Amino acid sequence: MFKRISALLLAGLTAMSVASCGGGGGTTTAGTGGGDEPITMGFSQVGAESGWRTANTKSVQDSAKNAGITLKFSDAQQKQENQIKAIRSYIQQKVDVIAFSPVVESGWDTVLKEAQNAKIPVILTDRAVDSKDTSLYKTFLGSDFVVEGKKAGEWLVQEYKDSTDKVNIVELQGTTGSAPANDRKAGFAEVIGADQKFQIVASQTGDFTRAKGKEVMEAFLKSQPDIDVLYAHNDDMGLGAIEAIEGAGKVPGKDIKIITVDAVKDGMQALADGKINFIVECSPLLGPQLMDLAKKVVKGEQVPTRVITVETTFTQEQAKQVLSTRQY
Ligand code: GYE
Repeated sequence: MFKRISALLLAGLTAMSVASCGGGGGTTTAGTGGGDEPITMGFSQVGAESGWRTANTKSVQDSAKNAGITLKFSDAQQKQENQIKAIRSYIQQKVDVIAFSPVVESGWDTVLKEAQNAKIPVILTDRAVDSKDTSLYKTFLGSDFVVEGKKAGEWLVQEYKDSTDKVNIVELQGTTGSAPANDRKAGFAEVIGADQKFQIVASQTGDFTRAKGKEVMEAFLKSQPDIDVLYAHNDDMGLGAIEAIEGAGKVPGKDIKIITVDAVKDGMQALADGKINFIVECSPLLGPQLMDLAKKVVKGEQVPTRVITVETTFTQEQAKQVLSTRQY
């Protein structure tokens, strides 16, 4: 991860922004009275898989409106091929800037090269790509998912600090191959790996959805006789799992301790109700920063190659305090 960040920083220092004027030869008003040229952004969203995603979509759409940016928006329904199609269509339409949240990390070089050849700057938002050539995008705005996984692990280590018994953990992973699934898994494993008593006895994808979270947890409950802890890579899968746990006659938050990531309202409600034990926050409100970066990038201004979202964590007591003011 550190390697990746330093590579990004290096790329930022060496790569001069290519001024983009993919606006299709529209009228040029730059320089008159300091008015900005109208900007069109093509945005390819992952899908509508979770409460986090819904809040993120709203943030992007509202912020575009507030910033006076024309937004072309498409929902890829969690399929990479749909995102590639959307990006190609934005290139054809000669938008000024493309932003997207890549569903998985790999397989983007070809289409990103096409955008680069068309001189359309690309901003990654929320999730990263694993392309070696970091000049293929201008910046990456989003959370540090490894840190999120570590925070989840640190809570668990603290929770069981006085016990020497084995702790059986089941893990519900996010979408296979996605940055948040890869990194949340890695950060968590690193922290709990320091103590042999923590054992991940089953780990499977629930695709970040409530339905899949429930289904996979039902299977875990059948195959694992003694589960102490569930670590779910997002609230929605955790909420689905709670239904499965209750359905099996167990008490979520007590018989099985639950850690999730996101802190969307439904998750925070379950935390305040004692059904979840700890949530690591991941903010979906990326819209305002995204629009600022887009304006700069379109003007050819230098931007930081990595913008990390500021986030916190919540215990049950903290959830009770902030629940009424939670925006999403
Ligand atoms: O945690 C999950 C969503 O990429 C950070 O995607 C995002 C994740 C988020 O489906 O709920």
